[in-house]
Amino acid sequence: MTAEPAPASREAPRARFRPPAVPQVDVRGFWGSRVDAVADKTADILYERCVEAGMLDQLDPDRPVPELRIPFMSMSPAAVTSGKPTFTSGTVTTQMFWDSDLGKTIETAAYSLYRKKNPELEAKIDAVIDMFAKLQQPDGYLSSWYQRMQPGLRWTNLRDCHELYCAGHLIEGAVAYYQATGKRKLLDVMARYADHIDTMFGPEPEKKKGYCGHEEIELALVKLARVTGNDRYMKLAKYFIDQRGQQPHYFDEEALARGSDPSKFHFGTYEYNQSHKPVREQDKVVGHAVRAMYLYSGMADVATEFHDDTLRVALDKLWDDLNSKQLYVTGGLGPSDANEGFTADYDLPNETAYAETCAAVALAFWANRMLGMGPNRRYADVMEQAIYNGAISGISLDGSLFFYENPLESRGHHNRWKWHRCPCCPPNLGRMIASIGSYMYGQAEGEIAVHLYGDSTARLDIGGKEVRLTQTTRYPWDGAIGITVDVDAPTRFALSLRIPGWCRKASLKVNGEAVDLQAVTIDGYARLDREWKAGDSVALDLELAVERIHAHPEVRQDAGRVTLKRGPLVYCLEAVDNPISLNRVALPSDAPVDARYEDGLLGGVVTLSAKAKADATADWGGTLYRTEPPKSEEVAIKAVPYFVWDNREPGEMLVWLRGG
Ligand code: FUB
Ligand code: ZN
Repeated sequence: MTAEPAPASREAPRARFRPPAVPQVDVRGFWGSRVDAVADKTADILYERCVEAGMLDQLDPDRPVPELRIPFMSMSPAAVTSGKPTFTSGTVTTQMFWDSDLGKTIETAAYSLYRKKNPELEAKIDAVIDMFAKLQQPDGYLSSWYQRMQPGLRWTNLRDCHELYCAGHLIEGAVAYYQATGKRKLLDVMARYADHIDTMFGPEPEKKKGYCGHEEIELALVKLARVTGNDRYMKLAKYFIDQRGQQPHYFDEEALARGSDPSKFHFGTYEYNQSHKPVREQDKVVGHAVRAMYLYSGMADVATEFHDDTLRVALDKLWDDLNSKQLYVTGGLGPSDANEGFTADYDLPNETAYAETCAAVALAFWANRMLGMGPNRRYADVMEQAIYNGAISGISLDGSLFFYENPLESRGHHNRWKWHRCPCCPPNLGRMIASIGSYMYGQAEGEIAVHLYGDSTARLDIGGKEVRLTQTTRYPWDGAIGITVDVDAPTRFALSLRIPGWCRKASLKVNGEAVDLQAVTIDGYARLDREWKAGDSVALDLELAVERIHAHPEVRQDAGRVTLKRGPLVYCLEAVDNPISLNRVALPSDAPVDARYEDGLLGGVVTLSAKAKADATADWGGTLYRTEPPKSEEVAIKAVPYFVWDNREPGEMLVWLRGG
């Protein structure tokens, strides 16, 4: 895992790469099972749990306005005694952003409907959409919270209250549902809302100079602009990006207008929501992790769409900072629960890692959008790292139980839950998994990039001509990838194939003829620029060696420790396979590690086995301390991919093993 060089060592084409829409890619194999679990189970579960939480009671204008279900997090003393919420600045209940949970649930359902018909779920989602349509005000405004729970307060607290964030998630849901079903009711509703937002915010003197405390609207507006072709939304996305952190600071002015003291901001610093300075001056990843990743995703989209190199430069500095000092080996991020985010360089505690599922999902979003500016494995490798480890660890194999935090060590009491008071993660991961096909490829004028490998068929668009690519592979368990090209007539395009940075030995053949990888590789992608004919075949072989990974010496929690990785997958020990206290185990640096595919285990996984050493306890009697070091005994260990942990009996789990 060596650091990748800064991008474009050789001049790469300045094409804009867009991800394919979800229905353009049918996934099978590894991702097929994951998407099926979401389509068969998660999508329905998300809807049902939103209903149980009371979200439709808050949304449906035909029902009476409900009591508050989830108390404000920092209520005034009067509110505590009366049990009634009193609005004070900085007070938040997660109920304020229920519209976002519904938006992500709609999005997950939409992608699931591509996979499998589910008329019952579709009817339920249609009914939710009808509620949103009915609730929408004549001016286009739409928020179940501000229209029903706190009327009269709209646009008074962008810093804390997620108003534009909710709009963003509903926009994403609307785009996906339109693409999945062809039904445009929610899309039209959200376009009207976006039009309204555009009348409220912007550089014109009469408009507010605000932006959301929780980024999300930016990337959503880009999606809306792409699907509607309406440039107004693209410009609004750029405005929100450009305006963030400018002086006078909007959140100060807004707080004063509410009668609040801006210096009493609960999180103390605007680093929390990345508005501490204008985005082009930011070079350090700070604050709330999901917010940061969503901001950078929006910045990357805007950089791509506007060919804005000033944003690109800032993004690369932020990328370097995250990857060189603040990212867990699992692609998890944001170690602290206090700010759900970043702390200090190299502070990566394992057992207490917050590493919210949403943050790893959002890192995949960011990485994917960096690829809009051209294929470069420095981004795609990290996208893969986050997706295969710290993101999908957040859902059980059957798609029914979830993690909010993704620690790298557990004593056995961190277990998957059914639902959460703040249920942001399950639908975020649901939508990511169900749309995985769109992360696998990028398409541009005369260009196709394959970012991720997996058994699948893609129907891509090259200047109006369809190119069908079929990947045949058992990846990530096996590194042999066959790709067949199918075109109606010979078509010239460049096919760029990622050669992952973790791969020490790769070989490539086109129609059986070896390709000199060094000669064709740009920024970690083998670029095959030729006229392709139906039946052309590409064979890519990526060696999946087992690697020992060491952390930078400044990561004190990992000092003297090692973890195992094979291809994109990080491994861990679980008590169920290793009946010994896991911190007694040390893996000698020369111990051979065997990889074996176990069909019947956890849906079929490659496990890693080795002979390790363990500190013996038998001769310690009742002594707690002694001058003689512990004796060493041999112990057989078996590691499983991190993402499958806690799918069997609960018990200890450990990613970073003591080295030997
Ligand atoms: O604030 C909305 C979402 O809830 C955030 O993205 C998560 O971190 C959680 O706080
Ligand atoms: Zn979350």
